Amino acid sequence: MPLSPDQVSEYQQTGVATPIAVASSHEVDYYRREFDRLESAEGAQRAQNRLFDRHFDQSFIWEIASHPAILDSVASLYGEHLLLLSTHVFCKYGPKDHFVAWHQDLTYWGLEPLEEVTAWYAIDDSDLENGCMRVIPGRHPQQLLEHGRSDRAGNLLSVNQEVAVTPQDESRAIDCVLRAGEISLHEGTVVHGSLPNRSPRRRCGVAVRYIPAHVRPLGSGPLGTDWKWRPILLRGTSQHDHFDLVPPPFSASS
Ligand SMILES: O=C(O)CCC(=O)C(=O)O
Repeated sequence: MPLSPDQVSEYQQTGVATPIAVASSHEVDYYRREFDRLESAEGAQRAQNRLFDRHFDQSFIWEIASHPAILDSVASLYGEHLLLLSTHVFCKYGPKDHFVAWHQDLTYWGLEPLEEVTAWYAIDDSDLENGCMRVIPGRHPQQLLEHGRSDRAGNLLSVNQEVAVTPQDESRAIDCVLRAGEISLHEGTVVHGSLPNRSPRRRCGVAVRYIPAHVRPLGSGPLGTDWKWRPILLRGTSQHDHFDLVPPPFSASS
């Protein structure tokens, strides 16, 4: 379903729109069961933050990434020409100290212009106790903030990056409390992170990254890595030859 005018304006002002219900109760159960299966095959260590781009071999992740209700809401913000850039599972087990430091997603991704949106799909209920995502409202269009390294152990981000925020900014953070089957949408330059999971419950989400088709890469993948983007056209036409697009790994979800 497209976003309401209020949700669009919330996103335009704050860089985040949340919560948005997208999955049926059948899908909620199915995606959770499928994640449980993947988690037992891969182990908790990998499930925590090392499941990248598994929409290529896990049909349920592809189904989430290409879910019509999610695409409708993304299209309300970025138009009808949409690419799937990547997917990444963030699974925090509790009670433990793992957290996600404040950061902007687009910092090292080498994309221009700086336009990207993440749909964070809640596999499990995600709340204050189990460390839901938090966003500091405020847009930084076309602006990357300086990131240093976190001095706290347990940062789940790939290169331990962290952007400094003031206590005042932190006190304004929006808690993206989600029930399983809901998403939050956050834009690529908004500052966000999450606190440790202090509950005995798992908090798993699939971050699905979308870009409008006019965005181009500055290199073949995220800067400073040998990872290569493998974008998939999800809606509309690509219009440009900016990326080597790859075909959908499974047939379209219903
Ligand atoms: O899952 C989290 O706590 C953080 C997710 C995140 O940083 C992202 O999706 O960009």
